[in-house]
Amino acid sequence: MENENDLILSIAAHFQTEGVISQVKRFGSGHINDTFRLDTEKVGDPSYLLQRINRFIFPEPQHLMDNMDLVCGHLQTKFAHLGKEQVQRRTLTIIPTKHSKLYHEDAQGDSWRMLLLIENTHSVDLVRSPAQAYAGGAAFGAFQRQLADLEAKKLHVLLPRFHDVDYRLENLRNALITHPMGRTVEPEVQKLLQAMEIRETDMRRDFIERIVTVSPLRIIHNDTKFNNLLLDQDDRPQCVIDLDTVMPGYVAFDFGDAIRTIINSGQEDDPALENITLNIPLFEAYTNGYLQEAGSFLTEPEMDSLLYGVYLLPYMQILRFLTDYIEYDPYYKTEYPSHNLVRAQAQFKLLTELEAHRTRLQYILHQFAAS
Ligand code: ADP
Ligand code: GN1
Ligand code: MG
Repeated sequence: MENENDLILSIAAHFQTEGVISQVKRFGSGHINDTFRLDTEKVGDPSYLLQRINRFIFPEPQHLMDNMDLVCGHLQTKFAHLGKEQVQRRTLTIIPTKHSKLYHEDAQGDSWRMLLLIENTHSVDLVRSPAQAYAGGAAFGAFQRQLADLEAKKLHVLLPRFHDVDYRLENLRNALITHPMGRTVEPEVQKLLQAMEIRETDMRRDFIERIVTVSPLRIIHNDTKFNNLLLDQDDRPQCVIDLDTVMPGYVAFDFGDAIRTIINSGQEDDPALENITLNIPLFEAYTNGYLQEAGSFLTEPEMDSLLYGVYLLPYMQILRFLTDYIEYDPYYKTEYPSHNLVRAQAQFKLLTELEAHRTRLQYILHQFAAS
C-alpha cells in the first residue's frame, strides 16, 4: 500500500457506506485505537469514522463487536421515541461490512470497524466550564441508568479485573520482575514505586470494603474519561462513546475516572506539575449532574462509595502508566520515550492534590447526596 490514505480508502471500500469518500483525516486523541474521519463528496451524505481496533488489547474483535452491538441496540430502544435522526446522535451506529459483518479483518490481521460520524460534535480533553462538567455528569449518569435493564451475562467480559487494584499491583510487580534493569532503576521510577507502596494497604482496603463488598454489580462504562463524551456546539451532551469497556463493575469506578479527568486543571500528561491543581467548581458541577440522573437508583452505600472511587482510579492509573513505562510501552500510545512516566508523575501530583482536599470533596458529595 502506497500510503496511509490509500490503505484507509481500501479498507473503507469493504463497508456499506453511502456516497463517495473524498477525504481521510486522523482523528481524536484516544490512547488505544487508531481513528480516521472519512468525509464524502456530496453535501448531505454522511461522514464516517473508521477505527483500527487495538489487537494487543482486544485479541477477540468478534466478542468486542458483539458487546458493542448489544449495547448500541439496547440504547437505541431507549432513544427510539425521539426518532431516527436523534437515535443516531444519541448512540453509536455501527456500519456493517458488505458481508454484513460488524468488522472487517484485513490481510495483515488488523480488525477495523466503521461508525457513523456524529456531526457538529466535539470531545473535550480539558474541561473548561461547569456547564461542560454538569453535562458530563448527567450523560454518564443517564448512561448507567439506561443500561440498568440490560442482562449482564449477555456481555463478554473482555478485560477481566479491569479496575481491580490487586490486578494492577500484580501487573506492576510482574513488570518489575520481567524488566529488572533499565527503566526500573531510574530515581523517578523508584520515587513513584515508594509512593504507591505507602498507599497500597489503604487502597486495597477501600477497594474491598468501601466499594466491592457494599455495592451492587451493575453494567458500567468503565472508561469515563471526559473525552469519551461528545458534546454539541452549546456543550449539551450528545453521545457517550468508546464502548469497548462496557462491562459489569461498580458505579464508583465510573465516577472516580470521570472526576480524575475533570477536576484536574492540567492535562493528564502535563509535564508542568504546577499546572495540576484541583478545579473544585467542576467537581461540584459533575457531581450535581451525575446525581440528577443517577441519584434515583443509587443505594446509600453506593453514594458513600463514590468518594473512594475518586482516589482509587487515579491510583490505579498511576500503576497502569508506570507498568507500561517499565515494560517499554506496549499498551498506551506514546509520543516520546518518557511519556508514560510523565503521565504517571502527573497523575501522582493529582492524587496528592486530591488527598490534600479530601475533607472538602467529602463535604460536597454529602451535600449533593442529601439534597
Ligand atoms: P479510543 O479508544 O482510542 O479512545 P474513541 O472511540 O474514544 O477511541 O475515539 C477517539 C475520538 O474520536 C473520540 O475522543 C472522539 O473525539 C472521536 N469520535 C469517536 N466516535 C465518534 C463519533 N461516532 N462521531 C464523532 N466523533 C467520534
Ligand atoms: C485509555 O481509550 P481511551 O484513551 O479512552 C484506557 C483507559 C484509561 C485511559 C487513560 C481500554 O482510554 O482505561 O483510563 O486510556 N482504555 C483502555 O487516559 O485501557
Ligand atoms: Mg476514547
